[in-house]
Amino acid sequence: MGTYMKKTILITGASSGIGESCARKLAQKGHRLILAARRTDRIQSLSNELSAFTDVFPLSLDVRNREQVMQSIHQLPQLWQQIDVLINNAGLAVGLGAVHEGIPDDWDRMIDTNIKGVLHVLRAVTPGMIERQSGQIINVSSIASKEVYPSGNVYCGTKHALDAITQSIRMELLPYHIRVTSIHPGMVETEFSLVRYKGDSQRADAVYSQVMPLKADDVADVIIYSIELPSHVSLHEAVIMPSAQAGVRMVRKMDGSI
Ligand code: NDP
Ligand code: 8X3
Repeated sequence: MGTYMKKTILITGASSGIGESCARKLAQKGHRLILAARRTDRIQSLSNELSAFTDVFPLSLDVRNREQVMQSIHQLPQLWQQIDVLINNAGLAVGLGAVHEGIPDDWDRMIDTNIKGVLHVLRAVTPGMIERQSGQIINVSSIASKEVYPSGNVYCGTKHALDAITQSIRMELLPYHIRVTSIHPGMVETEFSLVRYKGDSQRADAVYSQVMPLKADDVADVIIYSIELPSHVSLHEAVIMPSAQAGVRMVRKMDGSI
């Protein structure tokens, strides 16, 4: 690939997993990074580390908090206001259970983060892109936006909703030369399961034992591929699965069993 412009890239959920991997890889390429998440200590230490390669702005942010999102993005220092690429990656699953036994607070966390959180950040960032008539939005969705599974009801619902929002904004932003990309990973070994099982590391580890899941780096590579495409090319969506996974609940184990 030839030379390309260094971009200013806002990554939500940069404190672990896919977001952190994107941050590390994009920093190596010299892009300017705004790293956002709730765990300020992690964001700060990652920013310190990556400052050896590029300019980094740490942003303590809870995407569920609409006012905080609006304020902190609108009040970015002048040099950081021109966001070229937004990676809407912050997201989570909380709990796993049938709706008739479900915990409404868990539903709220997923809906508020995975749907409303993405909308808040989009609302804050896209007007600047529209003004400049350029930009790229990358929404990290999931294979759970395309398939469902028992007990995955609300998480799958949030990712289906995100898919609808992504398709819709692609049309809304077409006149303004803004590319909209949707990334749908299958199983990725990150802190995702630890969060889903509310800190129960035994249950979380069991998800990834006896299988070969994706690494966060695998997903980050595809995200970066979409950013580096020439401006007349848009990767609308990518489904990226482990080779050992054919569907959301169809995984080949290391012993060959499915
Ligand atoms: P991780 O748990 O490792 O990372 C999730 C990130 O989201 C963390 O940085 C976390 O930071 C951030 N986050 C969560 N809630 C908020 C919030 N309210 N405000 C700001 N940041 C928040 O998981 P992954 O890297 O796997 O997840 C990234 C995305 O990938 C998610 O959208 C997830 O749904 C999606 N995905 C994951 C798959 C997997 O198997 N791992 C498969 C398909 C999709 P902090 O806690 O510091 O705020
Ligand atoms: C995460 C993948 O299968 O746990 O989006 O829903 S799954």
